[in-house]
Amino acid sequence: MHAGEPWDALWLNLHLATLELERGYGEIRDAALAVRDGRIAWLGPRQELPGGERAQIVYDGRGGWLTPGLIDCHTHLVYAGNRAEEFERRLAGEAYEDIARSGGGIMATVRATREASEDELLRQSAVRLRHLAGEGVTTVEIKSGYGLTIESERKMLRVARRLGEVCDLRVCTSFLGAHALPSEYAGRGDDYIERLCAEMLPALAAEGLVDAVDAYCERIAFSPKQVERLFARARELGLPVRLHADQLSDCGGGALAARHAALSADHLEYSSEDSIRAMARSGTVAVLLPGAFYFLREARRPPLPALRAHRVPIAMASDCNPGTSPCTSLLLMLNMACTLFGLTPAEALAGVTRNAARALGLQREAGRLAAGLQADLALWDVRHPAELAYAFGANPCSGRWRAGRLASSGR
Ligand code: DI6
Ligand code: FE
Repeated sequence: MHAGEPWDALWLNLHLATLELERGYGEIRDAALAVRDGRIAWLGPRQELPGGERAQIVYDGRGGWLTPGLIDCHTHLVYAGNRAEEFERRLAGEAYEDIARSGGGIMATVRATREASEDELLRQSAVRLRHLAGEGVTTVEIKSGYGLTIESERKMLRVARRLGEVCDLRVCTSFLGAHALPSEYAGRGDDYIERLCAEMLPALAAEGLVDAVDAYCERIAFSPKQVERLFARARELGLPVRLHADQLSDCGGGALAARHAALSADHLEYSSEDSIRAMARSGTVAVLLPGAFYFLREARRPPLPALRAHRVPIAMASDCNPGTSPCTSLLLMLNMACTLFGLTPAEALAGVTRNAARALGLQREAGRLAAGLQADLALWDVRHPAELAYAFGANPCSGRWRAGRLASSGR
């Protein structure tokens, strides 16, 4: 370590995929990237590096590619237990919605999550997050919604915050109290929403546990009217919103999200073109979740041609949850977004970097390689970034940095 060096850290002998432009990877070959005070201070062709190749730490990229750290912008990864038994029932012919209506589904995980202690919940969830982080993820969004009482929702959100420290990454939380109607409120959905608005949301927000508000708008969950009420309250509290929209049926969820200037509308298999148009106008990001589509053996694909035609930014995420996407690989989602939905590998990579940052309101902090942004980085042992979407079951991540520091829970 030499004080007075021009940079805190310097990456050499690599190529950059900056994801700076709306299209393509933003390739800079034989590049250098320099960091000072946790932020990207300079990047460009190695020959143009100002001040010589001196820094407190110099990393040798070994001819690989450096990208922004990956961002998983939609997960439910804090939960207890699992639903392997429900998977068997579905394979034997039972429908996801029927299992949910008969008290299984989300409510089965709610029972297990309420019972687990905070430390036990942390332990089970950290296993999943370490796996994501090992694939170059430096930011993860984590939702509550398997507690549905103030105490158990608080427990989930506290675990989410603690996970950020345990796994050395940035955690954005979403309050998803409107995930399912707890049995204590059977037949009284409006009363439950009122309770969320009057007590749970303001209290948890005041404790600094809530970065955004999410809801599950679906025939088996909450109606558009109930979601409108919750979103109006979120706005009063100055919290951004996002929505589980049009996954199993067209509830007009995309348009509803757009009316509230939502950061993102997620799933969208059944969204109409009107909804997509509205999302384009409001700048709402479309978050596609190929893991849930695959695991539920959905036949209806999200409307990619309309999303492209109206230039809606497209992100994708793991949706890591025990019922519809028990998945801890964001790289697998890149592959599935291409094979199942028809994205290009470049669109897929933008979907877990640049556009995923936007879905979390972080576009000025993360998701691209540009001077001034936080130095959240992933290094890959590949010949070209398209390989990140091409291979599945592989993990070519050879390093992960959070705000310029080597992250500890990487491989
Ligand atoms: N996200 C959700 O919240 C639901 N589906 C989805 O993709 C249900 C998750 C669950 O069954 O636990
Ligand atoms: Fe989800």
